[in-house]
Amino acid sequence: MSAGTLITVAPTGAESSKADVPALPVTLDELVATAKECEALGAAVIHVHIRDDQARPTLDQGRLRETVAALRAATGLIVQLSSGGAVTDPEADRLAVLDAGPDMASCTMGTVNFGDGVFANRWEFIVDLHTRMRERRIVPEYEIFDLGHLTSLQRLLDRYGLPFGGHVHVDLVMGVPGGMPGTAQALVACRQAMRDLPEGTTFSATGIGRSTIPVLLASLATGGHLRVGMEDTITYAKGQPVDSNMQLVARAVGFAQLAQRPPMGADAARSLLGIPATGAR
Ligand code: KMH
Ligand code: ZN
Repeated sequence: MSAGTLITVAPTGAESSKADVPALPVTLDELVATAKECEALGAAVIHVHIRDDQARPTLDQGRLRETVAALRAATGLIVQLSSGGAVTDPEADRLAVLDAGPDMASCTMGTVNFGDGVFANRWEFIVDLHTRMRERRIVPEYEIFDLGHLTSLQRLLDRYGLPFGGHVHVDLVMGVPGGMPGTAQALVACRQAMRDLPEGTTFSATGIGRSTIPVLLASLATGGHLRVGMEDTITYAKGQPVDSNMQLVARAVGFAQLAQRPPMGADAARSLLGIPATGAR
């Protein structure tokens, strides 16, 4: 079991609107301020979706590059861009996210119903993401929305080899309407299935909505790491909207400390995930 806890903050996502969730960071200034505060609390990775001037999700290349540069200038966080975007984003734009040169990018391991939409991830598209990331020295985080996605990951690695850096890290995204449930039982089933992945594979987990706490506790109890943030959770407790991403990171840090697995800093996280040290890219 890992001695420390890798905490990823996913502050914005592509699903909630600023009108519905005024605390959502949508401008670059808001994102950078959030990133700095979450890093100070104990986050080591930031999973980034960006918005346009109207606060709508965008994969605009100029904005992505500006965002990566701004986060690197203001923080030591590992910058992970979402290649998932919004369910409406075309594959070409999602692949082009890699051109912005992040440390990491997400790589979702299969198609899943996503509320009323469909989050499409064809096999050939997944192979393209995986191989292009390796060519560009970007470390993937394999996003798992359902148990079978772990089997697809095993197939991907068997056929196309290990990612850049040689380390495999997965993120269990649990409780999406259409995906696996956000329960301890489902997390344990994933944990069992991960035994077929390369030795040393690590995982984090996040539970959408009200599954956030059961998933967080189950992940800590089984040696996993944590992802929290307003991409996944906009209600802190029944009837209480989340004030800020910092509130969610602070809660995760508290649980990690109680579990005697305190948050790891970005340098330890880089070494865990096989990401080159800052300045070595
Ligand atoms: N917004 C979801 C459709 C990712 O970032 O890679 C996809 C998502 C996964 O959030
Ligand atoms: Zn995302």
